[in-house]
Amino acid sequence: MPSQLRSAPPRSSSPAGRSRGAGVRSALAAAVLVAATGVVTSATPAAATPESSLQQIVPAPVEVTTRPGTAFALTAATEIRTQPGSAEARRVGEYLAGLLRPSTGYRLPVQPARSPRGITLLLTGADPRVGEQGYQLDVTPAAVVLRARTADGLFSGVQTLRQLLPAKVESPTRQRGPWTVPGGSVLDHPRFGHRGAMLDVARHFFSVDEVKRYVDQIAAYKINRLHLHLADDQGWRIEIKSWPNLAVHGGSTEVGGGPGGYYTQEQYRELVAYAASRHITVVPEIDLPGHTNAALSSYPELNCDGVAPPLYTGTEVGFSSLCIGKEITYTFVDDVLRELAALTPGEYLHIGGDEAHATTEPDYLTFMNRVLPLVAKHGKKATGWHEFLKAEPGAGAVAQYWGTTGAAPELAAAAARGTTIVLSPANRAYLDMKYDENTELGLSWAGYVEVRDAYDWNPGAYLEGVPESAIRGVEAPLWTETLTNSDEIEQMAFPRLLAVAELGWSPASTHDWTGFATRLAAQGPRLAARGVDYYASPQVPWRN
Ligand code: IFG
Repeated sequence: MPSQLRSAPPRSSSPAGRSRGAGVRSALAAAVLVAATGVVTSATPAAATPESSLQQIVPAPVEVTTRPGTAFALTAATEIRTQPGSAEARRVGEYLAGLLRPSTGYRLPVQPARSPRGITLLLTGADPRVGEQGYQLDVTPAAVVLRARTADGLFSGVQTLRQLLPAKVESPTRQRGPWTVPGGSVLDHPRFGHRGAMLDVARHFFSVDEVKRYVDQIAAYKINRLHLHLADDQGWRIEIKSWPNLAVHGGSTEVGGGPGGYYTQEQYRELVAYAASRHITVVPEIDLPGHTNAALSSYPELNCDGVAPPLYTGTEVGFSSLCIGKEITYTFVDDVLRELAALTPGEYLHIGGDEAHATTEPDYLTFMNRVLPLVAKHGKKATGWHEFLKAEPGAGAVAQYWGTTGAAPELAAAAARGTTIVLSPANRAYLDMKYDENTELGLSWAGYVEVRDAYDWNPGAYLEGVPESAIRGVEAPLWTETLTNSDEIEQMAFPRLLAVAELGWSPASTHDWTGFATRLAAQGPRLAARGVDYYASPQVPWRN
């Protein structure tokens, strides 16, 4: 069932003939506008027929009202105006200008809003239904007015607005106009607060610029969490000043024996800040106590036998474990979590906990029961792969579920104890799963995941015995055993990430594969204009 799509009744000669709200509102707005600015909106050039539509937005909004026959024309004279006195609203305005200037060639000055003219971003007057993360967008011939209660909301509204301009607006080079936005209104807010993408930078290392590129791509679909898998058997990717060899030695290779690499703390701060400028919070993961060969290889003293194993460039899992019985292990973890917490504005640290096959069950519990309090000691909350529930991490913790069935009694028990859950079912949300038997990249241990598999499930009802209220949201992990560059990331992440993004944002009532596939098809030209090397799944009616 498509989103609550309401079209204003066909236009009639007299304003009174149109649906009372929209008609009167826009007539009044126009009148107010002329009075306030003396600018006769008829000066606005008659807008050409818009190329984009309010019916193509991904993720699907809560409520869309179209006003056929009306449109806003972006011109060289258009200004972007933002909430006076709000630096963060101004930053969203500058971000929007940065998106539109290259392709339109327009100056698009950003200045405080004195009247809702041009493109206006306001933090006042939004319908309360938008809540803390939503927005309200109103497009008339006179103005595009985006209202929200937070800069997060404005940023999300900008992602919708950019989809209402022609796809060529996404081009990095000057394109011919016209640049029209279809008239209408959107009222929107997210279903879940956690809408995540995970990037594994441990199996293969990705540069700061490659990660920034991914951040820009996921921000376009209202993803608001970037989980960085920073350490594993094959690589340690973050400088820890108290244990320098972790990055220098542990970060010196990767799957296949390449040069690997790591982020200095300065570079990592830059990544976190860049993500924050796209209203994305970074959730850093140091996987413990398994998946630790890179750390064990960096410091002999971390090993039970005092011997450092060689660096590992294969793709096996489950063979490594910190030495649970040694005190130095907890000094090490404490130091790492302390430095990571200092680099993390977000409230969560991810401590992994998956596939600890080389750690006995009692040792695993001993380890987790000593490490979980360290996360709290450094002012953060713990999140981990769902295996860590064995240690009953408590109400503030978040379990990331990566199973392949909704029957997971340990998750229901944890939810009953107040633990909340991020859903990453591997046979739905793992972007490193092959699309089908012909996909060269990726793995297939959880089965093939085509676009429809990634879309056709309901996070609110997925886990048996777990109410929607215990679900924080969804996250799409991209493991990189087989991926080495941005093109390969994009082939696996797009378009399936858009499916997971919609599951995280849109109301369950809008869930409809046929409708989504049609809307996804309209995203194709936009992704192409941005140079995203997406997989043209045969399940989607792509346009030329
Ligand atoms: N499982 C491992 C990952 C990665 C993945 C590849 C989790 C939580 C298989 N653990 O997923 O390290 O190897 O699909």
